[in-house]
Amino acid sequence: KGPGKFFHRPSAVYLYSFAGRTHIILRSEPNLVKEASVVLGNESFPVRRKAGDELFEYFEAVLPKKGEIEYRFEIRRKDGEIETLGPFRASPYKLEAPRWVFDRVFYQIMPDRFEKGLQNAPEEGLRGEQFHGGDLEGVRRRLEHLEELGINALYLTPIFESMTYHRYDVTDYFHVDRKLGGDETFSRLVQELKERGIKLILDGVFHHTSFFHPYFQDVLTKGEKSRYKDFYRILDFPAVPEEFLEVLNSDLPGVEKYRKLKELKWNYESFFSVWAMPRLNHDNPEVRSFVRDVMKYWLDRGADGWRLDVAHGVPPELWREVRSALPEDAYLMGEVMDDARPWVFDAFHGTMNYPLYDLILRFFVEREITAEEFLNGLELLSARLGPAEYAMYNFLDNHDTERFLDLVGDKKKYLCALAFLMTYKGIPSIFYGDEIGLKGRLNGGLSAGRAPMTWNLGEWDTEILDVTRTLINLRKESRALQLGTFRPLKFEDGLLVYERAYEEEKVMVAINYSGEEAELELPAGYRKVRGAQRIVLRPWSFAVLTFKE
Ligand code: ARE
Repeated sequence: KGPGKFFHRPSAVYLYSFAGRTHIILRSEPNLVKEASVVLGNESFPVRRKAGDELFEYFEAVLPKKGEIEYRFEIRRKDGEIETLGPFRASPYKLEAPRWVFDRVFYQIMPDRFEKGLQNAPEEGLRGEQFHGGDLEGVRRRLEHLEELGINALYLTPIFESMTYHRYDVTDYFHVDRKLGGDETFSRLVQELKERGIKLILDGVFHHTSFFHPYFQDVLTKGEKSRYKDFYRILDFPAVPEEFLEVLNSDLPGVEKYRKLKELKWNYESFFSVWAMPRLNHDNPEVRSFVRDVMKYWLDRGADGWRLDVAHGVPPELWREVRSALPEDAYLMGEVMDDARPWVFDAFHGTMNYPLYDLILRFFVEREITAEEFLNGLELLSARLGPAEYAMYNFLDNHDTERFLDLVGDKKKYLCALAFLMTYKGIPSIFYGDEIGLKGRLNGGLSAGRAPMTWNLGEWDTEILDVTRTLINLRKESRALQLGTFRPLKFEDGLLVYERAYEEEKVMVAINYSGEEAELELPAGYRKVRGAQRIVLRPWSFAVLTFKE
């Protein structure tokens, strides 16, 4: 007995408005609440149990209102006691994200691996890795493919001057790599993207530069006298021993040279233990203005936003400072691999949704959690992110992961997961080649999924292509899928059934992720439209039903 342990505070993830409605979250100790409601004057709104972990349970009410409200909770405990919490009077928190992001489906391209427009010959890059010779002219020539697929946003991995095919070690932030076609090709691409209504985000590598960036080279030659010595985190001078430079400048073949260098010691912070990527010193105000200037420069030249590499390795204050200096309609998306909370409210609009990816892997690939656990995981994430989950960058795979199709090993299963991605909250994305069933290799480390795109149509899986296109178009046409609430209807065994709703539009998604047929009673609204009481889902299949109220 005694007062229950409840928590609510009228801010951020506990009270927010999104798409014209207000979400109110109540947190409690586990197993305490039988039922609860939110009371505003003489109106009462039911509260739904959302999720729970070892420490807490979360409850949520959704009100068809926005603007300042005064409300209290009425809670009936499991032991019969009634408690009230409040009253609170406050204006709901509002997410500040560019409006254009919500109706987007992204397509991610690693330019070296997509299409050769300039006929660069394949060559060996730094450290013996292969350039395949793709470029931005190639991307430009294939825009029709993207348009036919229906995507309306593009994320390009780094495109600036660099000595590696992946270009995550930048040597000049103000020029597009000549091998990719240089600045002119970039401008042409931007113009054609704009004509087609496709937004563009670039990959900003500001955690580190290349070892060969002129600033770092200056530190190497001038040591403590270098004007750039505080641009990096040099632990001791000289930054590299003599021997290191000798090996580096020797005629040894690439692979051997880099194996030798790896064994030598160097005196600066870097990305993991990669000597070729010295870490910038983000405490230096000059570095912060440099980051801001580069970001602004390319936004001025037609980019619509940035994906920020190793964002979790850069202090959030830097991103906050930068964000306040950039136009509000630039989408900022950080590569943050774990908990996004310290980042999503004022540093970025969204992050790469790795926590969601983990859940997806555990349910769709590993089969290690049940549908109920999957749902609980989704709702816990939702309780943590609040409105920010709608601006997260969601994916089944990307340039750092294995391809999802390789992981599930079956196209029907892949398409079920894709159906989930395209109908869930957050911005969905496709990694180049996924739409045609491009395969990579398992356990291939970071490059597992980076096989070059094939333009030999005979190698395309047209069923995957058709379904992908259908799902993308469904997503783009539905405000409910982009902005709507999420209501679970049935999460049991392999069955995931939920409704997304926005104003009068309702979308029911049913995914049968099992080898057995599944029969499903339809909720009233959907029966009328279908003229049926129930539907039967084949093994490993899904259905998306809609109606207007
Ligand atoms: C290359 C080779 C690797 C080799 C490595 C070291 O491909 O096989 O092991 O060199 O010699 C870029 C390139 C990579 C390249 C790397 C280093 O794309 O091909 O690797 O540079 O030169 C961590 C970081 C996360 C990072 C991933 C890769 O936290 O920020 O590792 N992701 C970004 C980009 C990458 C990019 C870089 C960073 C560097 O998306 O493409 O790599 O600019 C767990 C840990 C995570 C860890 C993750 C690794 O989840 O918790 O912290 O992420 O594993 O997958």
